[in-house]
Amino acid sequence: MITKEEFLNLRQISESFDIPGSFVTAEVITNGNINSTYAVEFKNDGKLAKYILQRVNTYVFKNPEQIMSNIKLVTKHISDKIEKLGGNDFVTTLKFYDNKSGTLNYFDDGQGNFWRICDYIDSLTMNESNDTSVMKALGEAFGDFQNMLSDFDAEKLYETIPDFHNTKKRLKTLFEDAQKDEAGRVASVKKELDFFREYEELAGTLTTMYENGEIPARVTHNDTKLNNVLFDKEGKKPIAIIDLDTVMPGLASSDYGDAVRFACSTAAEDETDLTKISLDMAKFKAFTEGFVGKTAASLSKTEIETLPLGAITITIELASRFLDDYINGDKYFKTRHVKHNLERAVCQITLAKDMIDKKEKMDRFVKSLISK
Ligand code: GN1
Ligand code: MG
Repeated sequence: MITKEEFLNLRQISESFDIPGSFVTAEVITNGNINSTYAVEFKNDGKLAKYILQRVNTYVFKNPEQIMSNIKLVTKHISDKIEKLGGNDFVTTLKFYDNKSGTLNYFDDGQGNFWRICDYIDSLTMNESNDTSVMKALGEAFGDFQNMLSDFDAEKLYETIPDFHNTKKRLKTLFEDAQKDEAGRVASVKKELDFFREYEELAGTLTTMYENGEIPARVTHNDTKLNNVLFDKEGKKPIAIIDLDTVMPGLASSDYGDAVRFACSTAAEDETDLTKISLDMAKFKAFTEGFVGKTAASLSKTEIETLPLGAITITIELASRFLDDYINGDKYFKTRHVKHNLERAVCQITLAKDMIDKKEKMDRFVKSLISK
């Protein structure tokens, strides 16, 4: 809930942007583990219009103005493409507003708070779906997204979080932080740490392949959760991909893998009943069909064949990030209770183990798609 003081602050921030009409109201949106998000309404010519206001987390994004520069370029590239395609693929992309005092698409209040505002897109978002046609559409959406950015000049992008999906480095950091044990929590997570020692080599395979030039960096989204795709009101057709904060050079398999991790699991990302957590093969197949169908022509054979490993890799990587944050005293992800990061880590470890068990089946399915 918003206090009166917060409300007045949100009003003042909203009014600092070049938005037509006058501010009416603001409410909190609780989705997302990093930024703070609000739905705000303005009244213009008697009509209400909705916007999304966000305070960017500057602990996570050290140079938020660089994110906004990336977003400006990427959304322009996508909207030009949509126009050219006649709206075949996505219907729309995000539109951010400049602030009143200049040409910047953000507002820095000088007290460490960094704000931005964009149009609200009337749509449906899902945190889960058991509908395989939704999975296929999701795969196509992220495949399309990668295709749309395939001719985008990566040199123009800032690396908003260096080594974001460098899995080898993530595990190294975890082991280093475990040595430091700053929050005094390491004694209680020995079993979890053992998991990362056991699978360190497997999890680092794709990073090594990238370092050796066997797979390329492409312009990728890097946070491909199901709820980062806006669907039409019927929940059938994707209309926009949101959360462009981490668009930067990355591996195709990270986008593929993170979507599988989130959407094709049988449970939520922080499920505590471990018997409920597994990879749903029907969802996995439908998503993969959609993604590979869109990207087979542009990805190399090695990239396609290593997609299932990408799902395992990103799941182990996120597990390591949650555990690392737990060990460090919960500084990075928003948590709802004291063991939340540990529960998330254990959930992701459980999912990764199930994916490892199913790897041969996953590989076989991917191969069957490209041998047709
Ligand atoms: C964070 O805030 P959100 O939910 O979009 C995180 C992702 C994680 C995700 C796990 C910048 O994303 O990398 O996969 O939580 N984003 C950042 O839910 O670290
Ligand atoms: Mg995100």
